Amino acid sequence: LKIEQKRFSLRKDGVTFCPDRPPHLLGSLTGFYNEITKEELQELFPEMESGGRIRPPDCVQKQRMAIIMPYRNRFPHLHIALHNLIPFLKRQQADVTFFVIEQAPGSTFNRGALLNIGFLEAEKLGNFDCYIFHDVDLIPLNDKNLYRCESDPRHYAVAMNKFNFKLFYSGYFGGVVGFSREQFLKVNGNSNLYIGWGGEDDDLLKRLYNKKYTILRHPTTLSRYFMLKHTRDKGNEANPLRMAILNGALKRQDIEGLNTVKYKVINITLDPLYTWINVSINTTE
Ligand code: UDH
Ligand code: NGS
Repeated sequence: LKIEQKRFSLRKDGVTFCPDRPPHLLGSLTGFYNEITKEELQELFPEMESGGRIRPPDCVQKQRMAIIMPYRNRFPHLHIALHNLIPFLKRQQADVTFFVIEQAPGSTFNRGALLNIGFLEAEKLGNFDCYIFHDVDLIPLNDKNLYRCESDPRHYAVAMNKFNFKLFYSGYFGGVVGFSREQFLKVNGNSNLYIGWGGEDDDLLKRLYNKKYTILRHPTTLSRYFMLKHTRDKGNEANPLRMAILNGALKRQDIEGLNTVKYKVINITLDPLYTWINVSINTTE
């Protein structure tokens, strides 16, 4: 509703809103894959504002967007992804802030909890309409895959190179997904119970269907991604309990998730490229 209202209002100061279809999209992209330093990125994109915000110079974007990246020990990937995402989002005329949510060492990786934490911390720092939850190793290959929030949550990363550019399975909801603020609150975010690899994205899909949403997906010609190669991460071993947890997903939806995530913020840094939030999650609690 908030998004709809904004779409039709005009600013009194004469500033124009950006058009619904950005005029300078390129379509298919080859991507940038070489390692790049933080300093090189800052030189390439001096217009980035403190905390990693970028917005169009000549129009006002109706939706303010946060990109939430779950993170631990993938420094080169993060910067390669940003090298792709910043120009991609500039062409899409996005008003976007990047958030890197880093899980401190010592506990098993918990992607679902990190995404919840990213949402809650971003809510404290800005008035965001739209949340994109984005793995650090995914490079979008078509800028017509527009990062915006709509009537239902969207699955962006439909066609990845590692799955031969096809949807892996009909219920796959991983990699890059987008929710309006209201949608994410309504589904109570992610479950925090998936400690280690697997299942949290399937649980999120169950949650959204249970709240009568559907998922939006662009055709595989647009929703293409390249996944950067990496070996299995230490501290993110496959969770042997994931199927059992998934079986009980729906009965827990309203009592476990965004409203119960436990964490401590260790540090928040407003860098020119991103808001970096270092958190500890006690997965034995
Ligand atoms: N992530 C990190 N550090 C880690 C683990 C995960 O930053 O140590 C983040 C990162 O954003 C990554 C995302 O969490 O893109 C998802 O990580 P993942 O390991 O669940 O998924 P990914 O697709 O790799 O990157 C899967 C490789 C092994 C699974 C093989 C089972 N068939
Ligand atoms: C499924 C996992 C998902 C995962 C997907 C793709 O089997 O969490 O594979 O994984 N579901 C369960 O384990 C229940 S990938 O090959 O990208 O690592 O996202």
